[in-house]
Amino acid sequence: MMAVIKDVYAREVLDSRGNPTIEVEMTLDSGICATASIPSGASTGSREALELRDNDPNRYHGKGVLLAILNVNEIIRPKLIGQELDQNKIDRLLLELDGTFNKSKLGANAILGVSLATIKALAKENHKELYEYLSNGKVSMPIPFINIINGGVHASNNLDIQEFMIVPMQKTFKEKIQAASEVFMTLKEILKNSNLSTAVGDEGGFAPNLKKNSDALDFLMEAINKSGYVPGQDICIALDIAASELYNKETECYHLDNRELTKEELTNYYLSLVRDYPIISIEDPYYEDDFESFHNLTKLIGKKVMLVGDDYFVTNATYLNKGIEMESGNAILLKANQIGTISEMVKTILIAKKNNYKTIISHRSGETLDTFIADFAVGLNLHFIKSGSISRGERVAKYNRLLKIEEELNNKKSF
Ligand code: 2PG
Ligand code: MG
Repeated sequence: MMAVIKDVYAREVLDSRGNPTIEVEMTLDSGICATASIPSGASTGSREALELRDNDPNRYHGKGVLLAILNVNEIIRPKLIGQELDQNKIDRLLLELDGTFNKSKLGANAILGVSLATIKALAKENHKELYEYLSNGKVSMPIPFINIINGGVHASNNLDIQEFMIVPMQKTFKEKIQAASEVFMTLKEILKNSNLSTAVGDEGGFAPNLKKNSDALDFLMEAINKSGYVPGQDICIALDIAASELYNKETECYHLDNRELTKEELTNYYLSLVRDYPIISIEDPYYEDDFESFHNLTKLIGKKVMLVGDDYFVTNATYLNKGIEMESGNAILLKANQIGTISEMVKTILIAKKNNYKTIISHRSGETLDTFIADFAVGLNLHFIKSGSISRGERVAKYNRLLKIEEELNNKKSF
């Protein structure tokens, strides 16, 4: 017999930046209770589903989420009480209740809160860990992209590129995390000795002021070497340019290293970076509407470098299909709150896999302690996970969850 929803309740809590966000609790008639809390981005793509904010200047600088909460408690709740616990059915009901193409009526934050609480309740009802419940029998550990130097809109330093990530290539997840932590601590020493700031940005990476963006890469190389690892072999590098944030629509140029670069100059910049550093992945290399430059770069270096669409695809099957058709990029970033329901995200993942696009599940720059992305990475056999640095509790929570899952899988020997 299917479980039945007894109650749904939303409250306002804080995210890692101190802004309000939504937390949803779902209770079943069996007594089971599942909680989901929703992250929030800063460098958001314009095609993302709408995150509903109150825009009331008298509360939280307009960032309150009381309207989204009201939508859960007053509009969604009465329709859900007494419903059977079925993910597709509930997601469909949420989409019908909203009725807009970008979830602007109820808010993607309200909708995802309920959708995510549903999948968690389902796992609990079936006496399974979330990753087990999501899995079709096969599970795998993802490779982490660990963002140890922050720039762009995630920090107040002068780096234009948003994320400088290390990608540990050790065999087990446990060894990968150890290597990343060692490099992170070595980097801290190096920055300190160079009289540079070791304060961290929104995603827990250091945020020093540097002369140019490639200096950050030199610091990564030095930290990897000094920690006793071989760059390109033990530890690789990944970047998120978040180029939509650097683009000037009037001049059609990108602001980088105090210069204005045309897309051709930017392309040449990438070619020199991948020649000089062990870079295996570049995310959002041009602004979100420029599928053509994205295509050209894919033709040039797509055989050896992952080219990831975040603002381009916004976890949405429609835009991923456009990318596939235009051969733009070869990998997709997955963020549940860009699309709003779990069913839609899973659909996008299936399309990506079918078309050999690499999959990277991602946190947002404003996070909570919810670790669902870790379980999704394992249960849905996603290739990579991006959860920020090796510092700040909300970032490390996901890595710690993965350490626990790896241990469980080893004990079960099913892995
Ligand atoms: C990104 C994300 C996460 P934000 O651009 O990939 O790192 O940032 O959540 O601010 O969109
Ligand atoms: Mg991004």
